[in-house]
Amino acid sequence: MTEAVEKILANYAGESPGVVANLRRLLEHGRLGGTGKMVILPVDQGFEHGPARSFAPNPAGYDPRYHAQLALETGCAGYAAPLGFIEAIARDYAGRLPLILKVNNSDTLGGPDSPCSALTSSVQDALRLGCSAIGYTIYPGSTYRNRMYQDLRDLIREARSVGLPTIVWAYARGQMPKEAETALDVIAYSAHIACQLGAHIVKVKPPTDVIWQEAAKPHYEGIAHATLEERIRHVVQCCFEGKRIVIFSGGAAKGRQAVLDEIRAIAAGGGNGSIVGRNAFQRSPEEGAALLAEIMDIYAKA
Ligand code: FBP
Repeated sequence: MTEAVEKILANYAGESPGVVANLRRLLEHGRLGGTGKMVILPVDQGFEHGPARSFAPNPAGYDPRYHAQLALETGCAGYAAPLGFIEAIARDYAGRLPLILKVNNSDTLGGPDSPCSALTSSVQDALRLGCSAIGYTIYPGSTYRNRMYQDLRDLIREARSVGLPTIVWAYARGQMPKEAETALDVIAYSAHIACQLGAHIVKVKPPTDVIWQEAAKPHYEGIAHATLEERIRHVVQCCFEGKRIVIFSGGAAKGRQAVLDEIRAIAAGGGNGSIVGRNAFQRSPEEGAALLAEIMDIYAKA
């Protein structure tokens, strides 16, 4: 029990003991346990982007055990994946590593305009597999966003009733150009929607300095957003003034220095951590583990 974790959990005071217990499990597991920061390994890219695009750079990643073992050995707070990958490892890893069942997924074989993930598993699956949380993606900006919000409302209600917290991947996409998806106002708006929908933990991409919505532009004149650290601070503010845990994704594989610079800005801006997939599992086992260790070092000192 640490002050940092108690301070965060105080923001979830209205939750059931089961939800709080699982949030605590995530906040206290692994290398960053007790610091109030977390690094999660997400491996749904095989479904979302395709297996070769995801695992050819490091073919060990075709094996579901590879990721669970990487998350365990490096001291990640948790491991998030779709049903198949979790089922393949749950018997051996549940109880040793917090598992997060990603209950919806979409592929990239269809058109990009109206993305809508399918429900691919359930709260009951998460319980059966010993998971500590469920994960769900919303696409603000998609024609089907309202359906996703309503499905999420039902899922959060069901998960909460059995003591499971919900992590929401808030990804704007659909009726907008690519550069708008990571615009600061759009990321902050998406994160806020996720919080309003009842997300216990929100996951977004690091925002750029683009402001996309015309109506929002005048308001951003008074909001510092020149540096990534300032933009992170604004996203944290939009997550109920820091009262909801917000973590940032790693994105496509890039150089070590670029990853670490981004992590430093997230830590300095008050982000709660990272959810790093491709930058971890697309490197060789040694390099992936070393980079995760460096990332955790930065958060440990924040
Ligand atoms: P990465 O660190 O690989 O970006 O993983 C985080 C994540 O949220 C995954 O869970 C998801 O599959 C991926 O990003 C989606 O990325 P994109 O927006 O590029 O499709």
